[in-house]
Amino acid sequence: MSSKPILYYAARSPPCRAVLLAAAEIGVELDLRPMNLLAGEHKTPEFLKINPQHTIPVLDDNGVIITDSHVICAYLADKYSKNDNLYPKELFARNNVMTRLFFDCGHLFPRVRMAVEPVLYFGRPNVPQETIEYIQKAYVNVESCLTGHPYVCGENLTIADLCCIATISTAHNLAPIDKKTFPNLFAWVERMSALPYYEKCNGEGAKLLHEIFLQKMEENKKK
Ligand SMILES: N[C@@H](CCC(=O)N[C@@H](CS)C(=O)NCC(=O)O)C(=O)O
Repeated sequence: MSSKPILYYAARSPPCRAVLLAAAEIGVELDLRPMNLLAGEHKTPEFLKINPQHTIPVLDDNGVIITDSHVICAYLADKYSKNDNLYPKELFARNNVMTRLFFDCGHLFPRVRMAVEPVLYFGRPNVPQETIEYIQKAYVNVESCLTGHPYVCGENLTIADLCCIATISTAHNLAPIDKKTFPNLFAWVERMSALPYYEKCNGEGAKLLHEIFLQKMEENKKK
């Protein structure tokens, strides 16, 4: 018998939050399985059998295992969404969404990760200025995608917006988005934050991550 897709996740993790946002937008219920990375739950033999790369999120949809947030969002949209807007079937529009997903995966998220993880896991007491500047450089690209459009791929909300906002909401806590320099990006963050499920799926987790990050930074400074 088919049951709800299982999601291994942590509320504070940006890629996990992207999946929570996509599931809420699509209206698919997930069987949520929280993971504690600080306690090493992603390195247990049981979890490594599911994802040898020991990252979260991981989706298990009745035996279909997917281990990347962008692919999970695309899969959920393809399988469960009632319309095509979120992840268009038309080739040109789909390529556009994929381009932004790869941008999040290859540029945005790694830059945020390089700021956060050394503090959380390796005892760093600060974020180097160049890391902050790399995040700000990424804002320039998102700003240009949003020029003349409400969403990163044009007129419709897509899974690319959901993946990018999950990352950018955390980036914004580290490298605040200047409203004058990035007016379109600033307005888009406000637009995304007004989604009815935003706070529960992303806002709360982003706040939690920032609190843990600040607390760790203080601890690291005392060492
Ligand atoms: N590209 C992956 C990145 C996932 C990722 O790096 N997740 C982090 C948490 S935010 C993680 O699981 N880190 C643990 C590890 O790498 O061992 C995705 O989008 O799903």
